[in-house]
Amino acid sequence: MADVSANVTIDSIMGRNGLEKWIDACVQLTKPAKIRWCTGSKEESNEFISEMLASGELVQLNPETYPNCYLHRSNPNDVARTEKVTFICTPTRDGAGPTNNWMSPENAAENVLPLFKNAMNGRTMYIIPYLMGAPDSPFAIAGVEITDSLYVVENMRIMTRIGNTALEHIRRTGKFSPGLHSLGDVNPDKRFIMHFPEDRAVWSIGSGYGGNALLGKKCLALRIGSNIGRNDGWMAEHMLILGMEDPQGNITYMAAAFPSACGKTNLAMLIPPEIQKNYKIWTVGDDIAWMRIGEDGRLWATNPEAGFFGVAPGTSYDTNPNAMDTSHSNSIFTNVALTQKNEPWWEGMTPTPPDGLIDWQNRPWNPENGPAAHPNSRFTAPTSQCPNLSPHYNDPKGVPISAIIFGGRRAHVAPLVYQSLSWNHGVYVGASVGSETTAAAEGKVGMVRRDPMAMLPFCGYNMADYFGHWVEMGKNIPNPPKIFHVNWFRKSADGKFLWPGFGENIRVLRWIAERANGRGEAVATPIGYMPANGALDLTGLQISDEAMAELTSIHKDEWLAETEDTGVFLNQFGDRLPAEIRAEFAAQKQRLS
Ligand code: GTP
Ligand code: SPV
Ligand code: MN
Repeated sequence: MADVSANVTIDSIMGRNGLEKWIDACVQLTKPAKIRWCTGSKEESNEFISEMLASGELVQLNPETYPNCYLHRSNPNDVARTEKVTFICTPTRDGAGPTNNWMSPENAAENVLPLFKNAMNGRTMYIIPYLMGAPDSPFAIAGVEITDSLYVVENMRIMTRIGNTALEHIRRTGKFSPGLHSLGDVNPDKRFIMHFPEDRAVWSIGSGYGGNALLGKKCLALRIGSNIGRNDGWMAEHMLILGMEDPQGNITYMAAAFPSACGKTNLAMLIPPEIQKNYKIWTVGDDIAWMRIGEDGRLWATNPEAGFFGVAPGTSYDTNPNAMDTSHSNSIFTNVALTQKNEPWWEGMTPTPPDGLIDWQNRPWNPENGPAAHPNSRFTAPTSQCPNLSPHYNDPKGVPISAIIFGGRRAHVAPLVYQSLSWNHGVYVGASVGSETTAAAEGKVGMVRRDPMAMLPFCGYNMADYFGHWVEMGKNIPNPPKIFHVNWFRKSADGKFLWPGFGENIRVLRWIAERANGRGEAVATPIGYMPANGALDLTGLQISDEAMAELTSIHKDEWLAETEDTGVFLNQFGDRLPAEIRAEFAAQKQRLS
């Protein structure tokens, strides 16, 4: 492959010649005015925040009610992940598979690297060593993100473990994921998020937003991470991790994969209603799980992140008090509205909007302009501030998972909860997840699409092989978790949610834990086991018999259509689809007819 520009070779820009050479290459390519290594110190953070307050990149929130909290308004063209311009750059198209955008590494170098040329002219280059995972964990993975965005630096500081700990890890292991990020001119036409699994490298240009720009999260921990996991026999998943403690003090750990903006943060931080107060949820993670087979033959999960990048709209002291408390200090709010008291506000935080709101685009709020906060507005808050954080959050070996839960946002079809018939059937259930699209990614909202294991946007290799990896893991885990599917979002004919959700979801988690522990009454249906009559504890819940009947009903015509649609999705993988998944699909169809 040709040189990218004088002194910049593909080898060095991919990080193949080590950290120093990689940084040199990035400097030669982007030509920053200054270079700044991030150490992770408090003083450094204060300095960067002052600089952003001066430039207007951040707005200080009320220091009395929201100490050390800031508002950031992103470019209105840059408010969500952009799946259209996210690429997996494997040597062959088959390596990325039919559900990913693909570009060869050669073409990526030719098309995308030139956009980085002189991109940091007149700007400071920040070098952020960071660690995904607990510092003393043998499973921690290090990265270095180079960026010209201070907003990215301050978000990475919350979301990952940055600075010298990470640098020591890199010096010790000699391994790191090189991530080159530049805002460029924040032009959607020159926006690319490129992944090179063979080199663990990521190039991101033209966006400063969330999963596009905070390279430890979706890029390293999921897209690159899923590749490392496949090769090394573990799993990188878009999953929350929680522990449910019962009145006897036993804790059952569960991991749940729901697509973006479909309830992971809320379930991970659940507080049960008064009548179920003798159950308690411990939060381990809200977005990403790395799972390995432990010496005891169980599947153990860790959360590689150090912060929450949570959806703001819908979050309130009624729905998710833990998230409200977690983000009340030392947090960054992106694209929320601002009140007269200099506090953040978003739709759903209070029943009525306060007077005199400033909307997310810094205009006096006019409902004709849409919601006051962007539907994908977010808070970035330290995990350590979560009131119900599990004492095992930092445990290098993680927590033992008894139940894996898939789910989606479905107004129809999917019942409140069901359990798969076996591991392989569970993999099929995960592979067939459908969910309505949300504001977390650019594009139309509310369209049902297949989102297997909630990983459609995050699987860094051919999804057929990913299903195969799940099947393989099932064979290798002596004592595998049981697999379930939930749907909190089923609606009545008049368009209202049938299930109260949030804290009341504890009732479903209790049944799941009972089933996972070999108890709990169930009935077999064509799609799996469902709670037997009376098996869900609904004591004290205001819900009509009709609503419960609809929530637990399986309409055969809908399920046949659903299975047909799943078949169309699975067929695109051709011969590469594992025989086990094909067999489960056939068996499901058979049971339905
Ligand atoms: P990402 O961070 O994008 O991966 O999303 P997430 O899966 O963590 O989603 P989150 O928990 O932030 O929820 C997204 C939206 O769904 C928010 O507006 C929540 O208020 C809403 N939501 C979460 N749980 C429930 C529920 O049980 N019922 C209903 N009706 N809405 C819910
Ligand atoms: C998601 O979209 O699933 C998120 C937000 O968790 S982002 O970090 O932007 O990917
Ligand atoms: Mn997510």
